[in-house]
Amino acid sequence: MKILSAASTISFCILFFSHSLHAYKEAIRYNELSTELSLRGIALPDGSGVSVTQVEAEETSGAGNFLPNSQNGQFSGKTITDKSGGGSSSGHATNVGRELYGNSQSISPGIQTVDAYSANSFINSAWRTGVPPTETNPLQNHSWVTWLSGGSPFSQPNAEMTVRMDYAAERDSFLPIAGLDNSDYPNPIPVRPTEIPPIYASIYNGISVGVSDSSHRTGTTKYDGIGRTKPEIVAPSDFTSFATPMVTSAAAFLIDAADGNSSADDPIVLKATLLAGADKAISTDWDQTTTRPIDEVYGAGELDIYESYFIQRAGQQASGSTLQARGWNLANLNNNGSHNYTITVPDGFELHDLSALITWNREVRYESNNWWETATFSASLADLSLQLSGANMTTHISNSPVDNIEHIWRGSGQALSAGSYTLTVATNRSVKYALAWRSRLYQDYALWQASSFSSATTLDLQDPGDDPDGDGIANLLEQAFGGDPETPEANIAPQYTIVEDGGNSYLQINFARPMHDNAIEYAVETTTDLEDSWSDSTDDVILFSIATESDGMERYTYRRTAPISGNNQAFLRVAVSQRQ
Ligand SMILES: [Ca+2]
Ligand SMILES: [Ca+2]
Ligand SMILES: [Ca+2]
Repeated sequence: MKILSAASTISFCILFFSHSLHAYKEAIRYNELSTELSLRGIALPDGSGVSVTQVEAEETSGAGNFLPNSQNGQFSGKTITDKSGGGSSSGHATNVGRELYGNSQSISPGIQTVDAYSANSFINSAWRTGVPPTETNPLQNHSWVTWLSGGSPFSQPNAEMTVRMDYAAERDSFLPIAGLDNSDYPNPIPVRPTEIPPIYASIYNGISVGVSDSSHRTGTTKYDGIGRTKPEIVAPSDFTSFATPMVTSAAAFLIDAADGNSSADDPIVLKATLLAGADKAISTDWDQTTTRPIDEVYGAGELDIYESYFIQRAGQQASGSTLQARGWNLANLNNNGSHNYTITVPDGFELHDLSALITWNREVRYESNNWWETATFSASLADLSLQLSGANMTTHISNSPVDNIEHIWRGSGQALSAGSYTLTVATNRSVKYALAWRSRLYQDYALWQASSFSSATTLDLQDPGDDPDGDGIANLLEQAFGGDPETPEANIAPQYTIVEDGGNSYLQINFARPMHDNAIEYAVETTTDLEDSWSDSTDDVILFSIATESDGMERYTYRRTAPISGNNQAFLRVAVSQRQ
């Protein structure tokens, strides 16, 4: 058997970054998460303690240049080990490293230990024909692609590599993350077909990555389990080479956030958490069918570290329990077994954007490694399904015959109304699976109105500006601050405080608001002269903290940025409006 040199997925223009280096952090909602954790007084994870394996094609074939440049300022303080030996630095590997563990460029700058391999040495070791060596790192990044020779790209040599990767991933409990090919790579190259996922993007027990603008080669797998949909997720880069480490970096971020919880950082839980959190708004064309769990181009959607973080943080919730809005589980099922989870939507509410996803590894058995024959493996896959049912809906099933993912997405027009629902995971044989989900409890004014007034309040007193209980708080404000429109109450109004901080005094305003989505926008505004116009600019007033209270309420505190001095006067107010 002849092996082709591994081909890099990228063209030379990768050395130029024409777009803002940090723009992707906005797109994957890292900035929003960072701000919110700060407001809540929660430490921001950064991948600390996570070590990674980075496999790179040589930038110039035969030149040995596959290492991240250890002199790059993004890598100061890190230990990058040349595991293949004799390597020199590569611009491609350096740029992958910047996204994966760069000190300011990545979302996991706490990654300190990097094991770097050349792709050729990697696949010419036992990862191609023998028994793969033990992987001690929890994450492997593959920003390179190849197909093995042998005439057909659908041939057995490709399957020999994917089956070994899946075997090692399960045996050593790590998560391989691999890019698809870019669609604009100069062609034709006969062994690089346009439509099929390459090695290692065709693996089961990992994640394959495309780009958010869809300029990757999509298609279903053509060997070793035909018809599986790839990629599983996309990320906002011009090239799959740099989208892939964004996902690996996000996985490191979640491992750090798991804080030693060995179920939360299990590879299939990480995969489910990343995919269930992914953003469908990346395309209006995103769709799925009963037998195709994810979109043909965008997979589960675009990486969304905000949702994935809060899925993990909501915690493990066992089968049989009533689920919170977000969460995950890792569980075992027996032959022909099933697990039920209850989703309860309270009266007066709807549940929006439910994304529930299960994944499980394919099982790979090591058959032989006698010295006179090649090591052989046999693989098999359990067939699971995921179903959502309830009295108020047509049963929604995800049951692919080939994929090791099932997914239910209830987007626009598919909200769940008040009632009880059952999420069912079923299998044909014993399996360990991970489930992750997210959703949003929703109550706009119409839903609130329908559930907040008794017959004692006539319809003409139920408008947003009315005040039927005469407490000076209009109905819309009652909804905004969690009040009862039929009970006079004063303590729900925003409260003012003056606080000392760093030798200065500041004027603050705080109020409680419901944790659910109430379709209300809050703007805190300030002025020093009631005759001036009010300002909600962050130059003048900032959100200072968010604190959880009882009964599903949270207290938001805003502060004027300018300290109090002399006899100055200043005013703060909360403006409330219905979201359009
Ligand atoms: Ca299935
Ligand atoms: Ca009132
Ligand atoms: Ca009231």
